[in-house]
Formats: sequence, structure tokens, C-alpha cells
Amino acid sequence: MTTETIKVEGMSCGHCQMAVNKAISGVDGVSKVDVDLKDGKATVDYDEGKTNTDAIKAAVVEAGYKA
Ligand SMILES: [Cu+2]
Repeated sequence: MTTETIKVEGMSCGHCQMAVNKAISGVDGVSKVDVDLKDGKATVDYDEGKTNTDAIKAAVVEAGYKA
């Protein structure tokens, strides 16, 4: 299990925070997500055998934000 903090740009409110949280949570292999709206970052616990930061960032981009 790996913990990684990813920079997320473009979040402006609680709705954005929830959207990013949901997008990252939906990535297979992710076990825990904590999105910090104020600092524009997401701390993610994931199984490195199942996913990687590129896949997590891709999910954030797909949700409409910059990672
Ligand atoms: Cu928003």
C-alpha cells in the first residue's frame, strides 16, 4: 500500500471537492482518499499492484480538474 499526495487544480467549492473525491475513489485499487480543497491536493492510499498515480491523475482530469 502506498500513500501519495497529488496536486489538484481547479477546485473552488465543496462540490468540486466531492467530485474529485468520487472520481479518485472510483479508481480500482484506491482504498482511501482525502481531498484538501483549500490547499488543492488529494492524499490517496492505493495498492500499487492495481493502480498508479497516472491512473489516479487521469481520473481527476476526466472529472474536469487538473492534476
Ligand atoms: Cu465547485
